[in-house]
Amino acid sequence: MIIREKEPANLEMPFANLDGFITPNEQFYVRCHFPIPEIEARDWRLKVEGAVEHPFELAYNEITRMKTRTITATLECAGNSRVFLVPKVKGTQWELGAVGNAEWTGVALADVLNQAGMKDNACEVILEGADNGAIPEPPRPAGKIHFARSLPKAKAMDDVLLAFKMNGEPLPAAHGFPLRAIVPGWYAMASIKWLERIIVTEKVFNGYYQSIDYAHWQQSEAGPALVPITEMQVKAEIARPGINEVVRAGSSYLVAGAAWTSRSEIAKVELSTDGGAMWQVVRLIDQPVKNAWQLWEFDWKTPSESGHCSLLARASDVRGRTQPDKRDADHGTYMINHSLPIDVEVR
Ligand SMILES: Nc1nc2c(c(=O)[nH]1)N[C@H]1C(S)=C(S)[C@@H](COP(=O)(O)O)O[C@H]1N2
Ligand SMILES: [Mo]
Repeated sequence: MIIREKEPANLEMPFANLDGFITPNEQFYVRCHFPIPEIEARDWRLKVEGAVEHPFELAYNEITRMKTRTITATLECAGNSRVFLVPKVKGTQWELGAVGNAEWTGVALADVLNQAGMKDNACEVILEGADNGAIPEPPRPAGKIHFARSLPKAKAMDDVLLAFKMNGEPLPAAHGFPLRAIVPGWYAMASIKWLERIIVTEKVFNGYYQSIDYAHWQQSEAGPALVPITEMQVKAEIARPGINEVVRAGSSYLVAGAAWTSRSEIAKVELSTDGGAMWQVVRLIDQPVKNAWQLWEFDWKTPSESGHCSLLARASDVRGRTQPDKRDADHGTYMINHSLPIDVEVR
């Protein structure tokens, strides 16, 4: 793993190591805002409170005894690929590997909410982690805050999972032990780790991690407005060749990568090996799996002469969205899904 920050732990998977549909737990990127809380399953409780008929608590062994389901879902950090932004911006300089795909087992958030009975005027569900700390730079609230985010009621009742297993193993500490949310199709800041409190609210939540941080500008007739980051944008990434790799002239090179989107499937991925002048359609590997990335590959006949090549991938989904070739400046330092140039040397 590439260490982007030691404390709190921020680890990136070297994306050139992409090997198969499922990302092994030890290779799954880690994104933490605060130190990883040390939690004993025995002492831990999940609290469900706010605009509900029956506030209650669940112990770990009560949750694992509920009806479980297993889903595959890709998590991408909203700041993934930030190192590609020109000019440079503040924030962790993720390359391509703040993304991974795993199998998650847990209980439906809807089952827990139904058990509590949401009041009629409930509008959002806030998920709060056990981790907390002070924000280093203004604008910031006074004192310590918890990592927390809200979901609209409809999303919370739809397909959100409270997961206690990752790829068949108990959730590792770095990935949210004992329980984390998995919010399919959304950037991963919504998938709250070390989940401790679920608060049903009657009005829209405007917490730090969806207003000051993890928000973006949205244009409208009334002018641009700041809105929380939600759904992942369609995106393909090239795993191999890697950035600045030397590839052999006049050879056959297997270009490989992954592509993902939200509320849709990947329709096609195109590849350019000449900086975007010509595009060819690549092979998609296996059938699409809902909310999971799709692997792809392409046999590249490398140029016979030495020189430099800039490779670009471009994904389109079934809903008709295509990866843009230019950065959307309204996305700030997040949602980086324009085609990213992978420059290589042919020798
Ligand atoms: N409680 C808590 N949940 C969190 C975070 C966090 O710092 N604290 N980071 C979020 C962000 S920004 C990302 S990208 C994902 C990363 O999940 P992972 O570390 O399992 O890859 O967790 C999200 N959930
Ligand atoms: Mo993130």
